Amino acid sequence: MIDLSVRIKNLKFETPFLNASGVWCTTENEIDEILKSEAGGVVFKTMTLEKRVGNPEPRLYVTDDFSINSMGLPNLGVDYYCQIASKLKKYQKPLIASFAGFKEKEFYILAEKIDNADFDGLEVNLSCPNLEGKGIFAYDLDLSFKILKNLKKITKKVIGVKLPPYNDRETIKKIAEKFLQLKIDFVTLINSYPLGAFIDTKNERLVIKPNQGIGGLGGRVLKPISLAQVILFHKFSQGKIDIIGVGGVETGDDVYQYILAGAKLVGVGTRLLKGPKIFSNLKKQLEKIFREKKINKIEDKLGQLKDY
Ligand code: RRO
Repeated sequence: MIDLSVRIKNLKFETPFLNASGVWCTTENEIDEILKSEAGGVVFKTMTLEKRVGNPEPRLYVTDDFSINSMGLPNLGVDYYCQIASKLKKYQKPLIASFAGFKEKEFYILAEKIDNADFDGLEVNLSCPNLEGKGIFAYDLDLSFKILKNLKKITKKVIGVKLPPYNDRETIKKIAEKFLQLKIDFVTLINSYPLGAFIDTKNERLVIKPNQGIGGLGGRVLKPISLAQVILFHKFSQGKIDIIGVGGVETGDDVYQYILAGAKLVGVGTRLLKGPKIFSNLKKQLEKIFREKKINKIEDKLGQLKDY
């Protein structure tokens, strides 16, 4: 019997598939559709203290190979999401709140609200690439560690962190060691690559408008980058911190690559723009791989890459 269920602490996911925060998860209707699909749970759109319309359009460009976005955190505000969480509990699937502050203090106010609502877990978004005029929190390690240390005092719920890509092993090692100390439950690797651009030569313009036409790069091209982050984080955390792998997940084979790299779950971003039907396809394809390879459960293959 193939069992695709996985756990992060006390949270049980019947399948290892989630949406990547940002895609198909801004309105109650979208979240409801994810929960009705074969996804094992849902991560809400990154919420902020106030509702936001986000950046001006065009702000999203999608091809088969990649996506570039500068959405600018459009969301309906933390109070809205706290309110709908109690309605969505009925699906009995983990509800994860993604949230981001513009200033340090806002992270704490948001976490208190989320902690008091019917969410099962928190994903601290320290890696939004599209805050005009602001840097990415996760590239300031001291500030990030301080925020996380304080958040651990605010909530006892399952807590994870969404990170951007890093370009050196030392940084990933430092983060993994600190997260072990801080007792972070999971990491989501990775957010979109922060600086992506594409030019339409017909009209000689960048394909998106905000932030000088430069935005977060996602989709198929991100997978090799993301896999390397997963492999290194898994190694440096000694497999003790659960990983949600995000970047270019389109097929069961992609999911299996992430499992071998050390990710217990995967988040689907760019491909989910076509709709939640992808989750049933991923399930069928992963089950086929498991059947052929005679694998019963994900944990048996987690981080089990062979040596040469
Ligand atoms: O809304 C966005 O512009 C956005 C966010 Br918050 C994020 O975390 N990652 C991304 O690619 N876009």
